Amino acid sequence: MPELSVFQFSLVYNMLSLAIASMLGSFAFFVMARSQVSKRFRPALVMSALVVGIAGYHYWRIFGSWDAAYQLNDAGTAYLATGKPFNDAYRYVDWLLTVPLLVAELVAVMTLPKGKRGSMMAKLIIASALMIGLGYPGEVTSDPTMAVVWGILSSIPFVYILYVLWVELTKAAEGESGEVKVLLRNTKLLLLGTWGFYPITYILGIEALGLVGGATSVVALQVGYSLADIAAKCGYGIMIYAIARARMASAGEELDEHAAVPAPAK
Ligand SMILES: *C/C=C(C)/C=C/C=C(C)/C=C/C1=C(C)CCCC1(C)C
Repeated sequence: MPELSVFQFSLVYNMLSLAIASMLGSFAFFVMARSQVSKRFRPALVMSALVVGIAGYHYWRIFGSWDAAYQLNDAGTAYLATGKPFNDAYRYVDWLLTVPLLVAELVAVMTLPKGKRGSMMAKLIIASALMIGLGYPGEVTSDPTMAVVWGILSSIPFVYILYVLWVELTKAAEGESGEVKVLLRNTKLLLLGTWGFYPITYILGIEALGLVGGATSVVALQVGYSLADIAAKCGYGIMIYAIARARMASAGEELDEHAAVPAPAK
């Protein structure tokens, strides 16, 4: 771990803290928002809550690991490595659990025919596991050539997932009008914008490529992934909620609770 300036250390420290707060806040929101959607959309909200819950826990652990890996020097001018390794595996374990859930969430609000939904989810979940499984050895290797090779291999399932979701979201939007159509289009853009951030951050993190310096590389990696995670998990979950609400409005659907309330006695 390279020596960091006080600013660099604190930037990562505060970003990780922001990520924890975002995940916890979103968790509370998704749990409460469950009662604001009809039954068919509840699984999507439960998945959103699971994603930010799992990520919140992992960010807590990453935060602790970051704090333990560095110590302020006696002069108070820089942060030096304590020798305790910073554990980056938390991030990849987190993605291994949350990316399939994020994909499933989106498929759940696309309202596909049942048979198609299952097979598409299965393919996308396998591709997600491959993308993350192939990315991890590249993230931890100190050999820049291997980092590039693993990065390229991981990008194959990455492109496949984005392609399938893009095509399916475009199809799903065709039969829609008004707000649902706009939301589906915005979800496509959010997906591309946030997921596209990960490989860029990965490249910045390969120190030997020399795109940014050693310390900057470490900082860019943590800040980049944290920002991308906040957008791809919290922001995306809110989009899913908005799509569910707009679909209910366009179908004239009531909340089930309302239907269950007995008519007032005359
Ligand atoms: C909540 C976490 C999410 C949405 C994580 C998404 C992660 C990716 C899209 C990662 C992609 C990668 C590549 C395409 C190549 C380099 C290695 C990865 C794993 C960073």
